[in-house]
Amino acid sequence: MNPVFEEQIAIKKQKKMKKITSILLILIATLALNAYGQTDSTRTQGKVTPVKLHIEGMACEFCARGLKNSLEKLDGITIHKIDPKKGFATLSFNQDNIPSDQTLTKTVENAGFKLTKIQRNKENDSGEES
Ligand SMILES: [Cu+2]
Repeated sequence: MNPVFEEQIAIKKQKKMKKITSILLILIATLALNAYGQTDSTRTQGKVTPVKLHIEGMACEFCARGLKNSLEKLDGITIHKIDPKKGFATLSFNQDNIPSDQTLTKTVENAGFKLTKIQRNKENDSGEES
């Protein structure tokens, strides 16, 4: 093969590698940013409202998991802890997605349990900004 031609092929290969490398770098950067945004969302996205649900009927971790699956369908929810033995779930909601008592009651009922009390804490937010 003609050496000039070979050199051109080599240059082309190099360019391709560079392109692949930069695409990979962009991908990694995007993933990293997403991960950061998720773990940090409660701090950066303004105010959240903590809600504690008192629930009757949970007996074990499987019950807790079933409840978790139902709760996860609510918009703007962060599930902090579900304790089947003590019978509570600590959650927080984005300020724009605070559910009504009725919605919470229904969600717990759909999971097969009984919601006995709802504690809403309006003052508590994660970022002090005013
Ligand atoms: Cu159970």
